[in-house]
Amino acid sequence: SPVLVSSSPNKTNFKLISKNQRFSFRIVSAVSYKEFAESALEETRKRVVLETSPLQERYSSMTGLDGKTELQMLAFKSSKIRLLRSMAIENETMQVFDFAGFMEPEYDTPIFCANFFTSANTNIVVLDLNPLHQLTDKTDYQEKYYNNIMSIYHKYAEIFPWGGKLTGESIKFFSPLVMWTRFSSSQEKHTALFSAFLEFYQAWLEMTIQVTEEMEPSQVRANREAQHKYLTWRAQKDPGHGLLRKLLGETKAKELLRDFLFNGVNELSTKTFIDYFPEYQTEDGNVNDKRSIIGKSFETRPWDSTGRFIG
Ligand code: BLA
Repeated sequence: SPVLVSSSPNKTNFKLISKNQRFSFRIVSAVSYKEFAESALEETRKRVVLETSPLQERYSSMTGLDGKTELQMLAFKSSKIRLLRSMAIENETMQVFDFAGFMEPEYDTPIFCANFFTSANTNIVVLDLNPLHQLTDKTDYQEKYYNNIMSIYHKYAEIFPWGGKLTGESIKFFSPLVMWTRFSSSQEKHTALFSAFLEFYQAWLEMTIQVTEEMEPSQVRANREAQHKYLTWRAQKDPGHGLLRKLLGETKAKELLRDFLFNGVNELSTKTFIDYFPEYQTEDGNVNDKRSIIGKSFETRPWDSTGRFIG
């Protein structure tokens, strides 16, 4: 007699297997990134006491201007984690996931960064523990956080190869662990993406548990400023802006970016985008609208297999 089998985490692909025949059919509904968020939060709660962030009151769910797109926001904090937040966007044709973790400035742990964009034809994926401080091979920061977990990158290197040229400026926000990739949807890829996400997340969670509080005020200041620079960049230049603007309108999109997604950009420092990225200043003193000054670069992965930057 036939058996119906499905594979997690997205039970969308079913195979009907009988003795001599194999039928396979697909129920058209793609990934749901909400399950990714729930699994990460479940893992977190096993190890860490999470509190609901005050942001959760103002951001829980929204509907796009099209009336069809749902945005779901989740936000937590812990004694060490300043903000652990998730945004999942879904409609019939597109799914977006943006999950990030930012530490209190007393800790120099990297920033957890998962950004997945899925449409009918394609997936655009960035999964990384973004470094808080400058990485060059043999710096203490690289040694402290990355050298001992490069096996995670190797595990997924084949199924998720380098995604090709990207905005040149982005590279300095990425670590040698980064999974930057594009692919067309399949059950296999989405299942692998789910395990990669959880594996990167577990590595980050472990770092947040092991890290000790920085006592040196100058170091705490350096951590705060580095996080602020990162937030300032993403609040201004993240590739998701266009879509958020289309879904929510200019004002709501900007508020979501500055108050929720990259919260801290208004609080951690008074420095401006131009203070950090003066090359974007136009003649009249404004911020250049261009996404990039450098342009698209890095056709191939700029780190060797040991994590050494090779440009
Ligand atoms: C594309 N998203 C991209 C690209 C990157 C990222 C590298 C390829 C285009 C490029 O080179 O800029 C992601 N870039 C990042 C991340 C960092 C970075 C995570 O510098 C961190 C430092 N993506 C999202 C969200 C949306 C989204 C929330 O994370 C939508 C709301 C959409 N990303 C999106 C779309 C594209 C994209 C539509 C394709 C359009 C484009 O290439 O500009």
